[in-house]
Amino acid sequence: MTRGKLITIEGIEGAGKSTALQFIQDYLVKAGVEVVLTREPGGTDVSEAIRKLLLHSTASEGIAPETELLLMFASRAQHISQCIEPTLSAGKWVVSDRYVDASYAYQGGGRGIAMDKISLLDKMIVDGLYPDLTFLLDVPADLGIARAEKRGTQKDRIEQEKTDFFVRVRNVYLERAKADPERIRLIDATLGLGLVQDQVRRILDEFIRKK
Ligand code: T5A
Repeated sequence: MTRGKLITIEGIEGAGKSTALQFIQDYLVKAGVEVVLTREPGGTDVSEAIRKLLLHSTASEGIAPETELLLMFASRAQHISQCIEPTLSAGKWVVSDRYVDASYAYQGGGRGIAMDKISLLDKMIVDGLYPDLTFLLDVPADLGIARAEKRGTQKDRIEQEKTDFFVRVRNVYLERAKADPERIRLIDATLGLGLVQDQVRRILDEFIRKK
C-alpha cells in the first residue's frame, strides 16, 4: 500500500488556517484522496486533554515556557503514535492544523527558548516524520490579531499575548520558510479569501501532479 502524505498548515492567530483547512479537505476529497483532518495541540483524546491544559489553564501559578514546550511535544508524541503514523501507514492523507514548525515559532520565537533545545525534542519525538507539504499562511501580526478579535470568541492563554510576541512568532515562521522553500510554501494571507484559495489550489495542483 502506498503511504499517505502529511500536509500541515501554519501561521499566527487569525491567519485563516481553519478556513484553509476546509478548502484543502474539499480539494483532496474531490481528487479522490482519503483524508483525515487533525490539529495540534490535540488530535487524540489524550492530546486534547493536554491542549485544554495548555490553552485554558486557569492555575494562578501560570505555565513556565519549558513546561509549555514539553507539553506541546507530549501532545505531539501521542498524536504521532495514535493518529498520524497509523493513518499514513493505512494509505490515508493527514492534514494537520499546526505541527512541529509551531513549536519553533511559538516556543522558540515567542517564548525565547533556545532553538537547539527545541531541535533536541524534535529529533526525539518527530524523529524525521516531517510534513510532505506545509502551507504557511502569512499575515502581519496586527492583521491576524484584528481578524481573530473580530470573531468575538474568548481569547485562550496564548492568544492573550501582546503583538510583539506574534511579531516574533511570524519572524521565525518566515525564517523557516526561507530555509526550506520546497516544503514550506508561503501564502500571502492578507488577500481576500478567494485569492488565498487560488494560491493554495495552485500549490495543491502541483503537489498532486508530482505525487
Ligand atoms: N501552539 C501550537 C504552540 O504554541 N506550539 C505548538 O507547537 C503548537 C502546535 C493553538 C495554539 O497553540 C499554539 C499556537 C496557538 O496559539 P489553534 O487551535 O491553532 O491554537 O488556534 P489559533 O491559532 O488561535 O487559530 P485561529 O482560529 O485564531 O486562527 P485561524 O484558524 O488561522 O483563523 P480562522 O480561519 O479562524 O480565521 C480567523 C477569522 O478571519 C477570517 C475568518 O472568517 C475568521 O473570522 N478570515 C479572513 N478574513 C478576510 N480575509 C481572509 N483571507 C480571511 N481568512 C480568514
